[in-house]
Amino acid sequence: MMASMTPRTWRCGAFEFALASPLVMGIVNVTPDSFSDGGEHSDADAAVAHGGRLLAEGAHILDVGGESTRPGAEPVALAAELARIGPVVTRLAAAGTCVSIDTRHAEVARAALDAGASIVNDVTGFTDLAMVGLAAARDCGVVVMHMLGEPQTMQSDPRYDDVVTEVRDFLLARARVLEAVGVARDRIAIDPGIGFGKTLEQNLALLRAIPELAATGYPVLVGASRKRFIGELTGVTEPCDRVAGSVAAALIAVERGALVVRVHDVAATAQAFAVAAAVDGRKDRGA
Ligand code: HH2
Repeated sequence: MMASMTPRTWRCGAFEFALASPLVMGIVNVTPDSFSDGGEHSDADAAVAHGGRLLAEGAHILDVGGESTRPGAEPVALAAELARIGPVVTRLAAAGTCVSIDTRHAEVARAALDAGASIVNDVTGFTDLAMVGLAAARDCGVVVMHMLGEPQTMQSDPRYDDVVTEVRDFLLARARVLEAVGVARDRIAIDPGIGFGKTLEQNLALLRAIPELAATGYPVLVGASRKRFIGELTGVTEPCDRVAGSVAAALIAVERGALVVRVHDVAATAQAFAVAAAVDGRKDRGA
């Protein structure tokens, strides 16, 4: 498919985002153990307040997650994941926010959509038929992400013959399955899954290949924020100290054609995007 067929908007339930300038998806992890911010917003009040701050800083979408998918993470019981995300999604969506639910479980995605979420962000790339059926039945946006293996083991010696081709072909195949069951193409975004079963070199190859991913015609989402590869490149061990590297990665991603970035540090990212937009003579979307 040619880039000219790229939809001009990303349709996510009641929200329709023009794709002329990048979208910032702010991360709200309602978890005790996320690699980047575990425990900081693990009760509903703290998570909702954090979401409000990210919106004020310029986030267009909030991605709410109740299970860490960091390398080596233990799976969370469904009931616990539901209890974590339910009140947070309900309150953020009721305030008019475009909420994305970051889950690999169809039951959790369904509950979040019922609570007002507008996007399902599935790090397993809609490989579960129940997730595919849910996407077909609802009018939400979907994020199809690539992961090699499972979070518990994905970083133990990931191997590809050609990481870019394999990731792109997987994403295209999953997007086509979704379209075949009735998910309109303007609801689908694709994501190479930085850090999900990838070495440093493989992550860099995927960032370099964003133009090839964008040429599929689907909007590309990139989540590089605070990830381990930035630590590997810079020697910065604490994820919360990787803000500058994360902003650089987000800017590089959008300069190469990504349309959505998933980030922890919204204010810093929005500031960088505002400068880039001004230099390019574009009007920034703003908060
Ligand atoms: N990365 C993480 C979680 N969800 N979703 C998409 N679409 N793309 C990503 O790159 C992505 C994602 C991991 O980051 P984080 O939420 O900060 O950590 P944890 O999984 O430990 O909660």
